[in-house]
Amino acid sequence: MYDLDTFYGPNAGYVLELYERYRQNPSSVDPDSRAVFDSWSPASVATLETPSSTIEPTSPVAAVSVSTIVAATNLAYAIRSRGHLGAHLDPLGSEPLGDPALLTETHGIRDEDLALLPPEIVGGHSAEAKHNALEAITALRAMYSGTISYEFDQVKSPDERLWLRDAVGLQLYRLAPGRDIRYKLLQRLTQVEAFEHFLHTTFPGQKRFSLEGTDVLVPMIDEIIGNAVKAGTHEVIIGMAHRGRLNVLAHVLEKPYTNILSEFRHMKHEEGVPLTDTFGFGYTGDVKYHLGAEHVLGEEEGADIDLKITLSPNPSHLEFVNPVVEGMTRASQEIRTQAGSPGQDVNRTMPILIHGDAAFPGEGIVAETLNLWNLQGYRVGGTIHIIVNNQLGFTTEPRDYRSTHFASDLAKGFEIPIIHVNADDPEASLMAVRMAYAYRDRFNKDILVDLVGYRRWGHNEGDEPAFTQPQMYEVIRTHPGARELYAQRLQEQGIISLEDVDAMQKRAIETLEQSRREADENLQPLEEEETNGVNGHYEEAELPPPVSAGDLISYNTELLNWPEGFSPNSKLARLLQRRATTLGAEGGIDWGQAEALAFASILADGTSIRLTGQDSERGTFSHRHAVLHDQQSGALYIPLQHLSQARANFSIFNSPLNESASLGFEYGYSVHAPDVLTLWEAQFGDFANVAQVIIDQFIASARAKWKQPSSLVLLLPHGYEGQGPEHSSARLERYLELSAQDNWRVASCSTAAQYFHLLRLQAFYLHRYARPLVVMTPKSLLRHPLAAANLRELAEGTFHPVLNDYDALQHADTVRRVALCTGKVAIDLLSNAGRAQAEDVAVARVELLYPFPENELQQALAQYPNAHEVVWVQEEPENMGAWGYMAPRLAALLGSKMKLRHISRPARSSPATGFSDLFQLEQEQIIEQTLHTSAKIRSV
Ligand SMILES: Cc1ncc(C[n+]2csc(CCOP(=O)(O)OP(=O)(O)O)c2C)c(N)n1
Repeated sequence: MYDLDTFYGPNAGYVLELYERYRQNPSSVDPDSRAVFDSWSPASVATLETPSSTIEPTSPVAAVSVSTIVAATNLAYAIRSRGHLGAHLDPLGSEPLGDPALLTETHGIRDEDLALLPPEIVGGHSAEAKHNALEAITALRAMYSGTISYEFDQVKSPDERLWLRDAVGLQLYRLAPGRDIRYKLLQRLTQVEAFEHFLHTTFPGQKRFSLEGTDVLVPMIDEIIGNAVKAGTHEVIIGMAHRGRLNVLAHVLEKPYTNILSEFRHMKHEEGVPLTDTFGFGYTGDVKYHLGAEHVLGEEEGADIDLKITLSPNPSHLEFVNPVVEGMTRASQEIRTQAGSPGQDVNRTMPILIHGDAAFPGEGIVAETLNLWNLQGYRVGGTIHIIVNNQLGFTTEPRDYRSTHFASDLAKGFEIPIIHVNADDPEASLMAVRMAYAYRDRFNKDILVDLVGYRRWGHNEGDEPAFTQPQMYEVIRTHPGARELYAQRLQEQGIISLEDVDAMQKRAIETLEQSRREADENLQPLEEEETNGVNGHYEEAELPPPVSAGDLISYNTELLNWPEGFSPNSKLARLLQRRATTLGAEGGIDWGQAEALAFASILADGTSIRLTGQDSERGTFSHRHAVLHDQQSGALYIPLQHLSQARANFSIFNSPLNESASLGFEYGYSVHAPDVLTLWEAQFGDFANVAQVIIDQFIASARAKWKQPSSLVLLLPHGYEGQGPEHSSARLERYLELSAQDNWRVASCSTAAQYFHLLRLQAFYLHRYARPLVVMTPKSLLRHPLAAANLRELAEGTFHPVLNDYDALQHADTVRRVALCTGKVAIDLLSNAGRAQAEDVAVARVELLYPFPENELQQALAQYPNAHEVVWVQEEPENMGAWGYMAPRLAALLGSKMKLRHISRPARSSPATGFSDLFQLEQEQIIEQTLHTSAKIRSV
């Protein structure tokens, strides 16, 4: 609730109130207010202190009833809190929604009554130099219901609300008077418009997703970046969709016009995409309005500025870049120079997210990303959001695409302040982002600007918008552009002459013409330069050096050595202390312990680690316990942050209950922090399909589309254990179907030692062979004796793409059938009681599925001279799992030498049965059919 007495009370002017605070303690008001008061003359305060001197002599306060004063105060309050409902935000002139509380008569008074009251009744900046409350209310309406308006009621913190009211009340972020700033603004609008006009006439009908109608977006971004430069910000990271992207690339990222024009002229790749390329560079490109760019400000000029602007590439899938940008920002802000946990400087990097008005309320990923703003593992100190609100989504109107009045309403649920502004008022638009910047700077929170404009053309330039919005486009057809309107305004104010305006336009077009000539003369094939870490082949890569047994023993001891007085749950302490007994010859190192030792060794090698996922601190299956909780104080202890040999830092966070934004965030983090081993864990592998867009559009294909390398690791619990249709399958088939051009690696480990070495390999490859890694991780195998490791396997071994059957190799001559499989079913086969009798069957495990380990498989099969058939065995139904991927590859590998068959559950639409007895029966059949060569099996 507002403190009306102090803030809008009739006996004290708002400014005086603030000034009083300032007089008693200058640091009690924000720096901008302080700057204003520093330069205030006592005389201006004196007039407020003696209200009678500002009131017309004919309107003494004494003659006015208290109820009139209360009504005037209520009216002022209504305008301040609901003025946005009456604001003139639409450049096309539609009527605002309105609200009865905004009308004077609703409060039982008339303008004449207001004219009898002093302006201090209204208070704030609007009362300044006014003769009565009527003038102040008129000024207040212009302030809150003009071409800019505000929604702050959703902000819970009184400090923030006060700051926001001060910012508006004192008009702290209004453009300073003067010609230069306005001249520059017009010049920018001229460049923005000329660019669109030039493309429109030069490449008619070609898609460019014109910005016209919300042209002021470019100077708004300029303004934010200008502030960031002054504040010494290191990086600004922008995420945006198609609308206006080319304009932003040209003017904010300073991508040369010639390059953009070349891309329009030469649509095809000059050298052609190598269709036979399977292990080559793997770059197939993307359309020009999805491409990202980087620009270092002042680089060419040698200026003393060190600010990098990054525009993240993004797919068509609207808004999915949002969490990616947040993850990039977090990576950019972190200070990872020492062991322990990383530091973070939120002033180092600022994210800007630009949204569409239909996409913002429509795509759930928006809400998912907004929810991250205050979570410790995801916080970035605030994002500036701008909705480029052209009042249409393709052909669809707001009444069909959102249920709320404003496009921005979703943000209110996240306590984000909202500034609405009419895009035809460029000065108000700049004021909006100045205020947004200052708020983020002060409170390190998100803020949103709803930039209300229109769309001059169809959704793209090949569309006819009059088919679906005939009346709207009748208005737009004759509506002058933002440049023209602003030029008129500046001419009326005597700031610029018509000749200057024309000259400005001419110059902008000439520059474009010149660039076109250069583009035509300089027909360069599209570049295919190498990006560090993008290339490299699995086969070429070396292996990481082994970790000595001594080091592993010392990591293990330290990880179990908690600080004096720290007492985790006693049952858990006992469980964990079991890890002290597993480094002897008898082994018993389970999955969780192997992972902890792998992490410790990676940190000791100097590579930082970040692991997130739902309940990942403990581990869904209670197997990790990377974060310990003191039973008395609740204090946390993260042993991997206290390892004396660590040369890098470790962070682990429970993620929100979410997949898309959480995974997108980690993807962005991994791209921007290529030196960190970044892991995302699904609660069960099934749930990763909630984030399918992030997997398809980013993780699997970003390298091919944008040359964007990532070494993100996906840990996906997978395995058939009778838990029903969900909690069984991580949909391995989906990852294998997306595997091509050496885009990533897909593994399914069956032992803790393999997992240990795979993690170390991924960390080692960060700079040598940057590829995402998808791992099917176990559930029941987490503690299975056959999956456990011993110290020697960790210290001396390495990751094996194929694990041969060491028992069967002892009698290789008797083997007639080689059963190939991956993951848990291998352990089911190897631990089956009938296995000892099945002397004619070898069980070999394919632990790396992609890239297909052709050589290793060939070598493994060659060990069995009398084998005449290979059977692919899987728990999944025939149409799922690895069979569809394996079948053609194994067939090619075997040729006519051996028969190829498969054993699986029959093809199904649901991955697993919900009946445990049926599950059991099926599982037994799979084992039986595999181990008994006489059993009837289904064949290909
Ligand atoms: C996830 C997703 N669904 C559908 C589309 C197809 N699509 C492209 S643009 C567009 C309309 C977007 O409207 P808005 O968010 O208002 O942005 P505008 O194009 O008006 O700037 C649609 C539906 C898409 N690109 N992404």
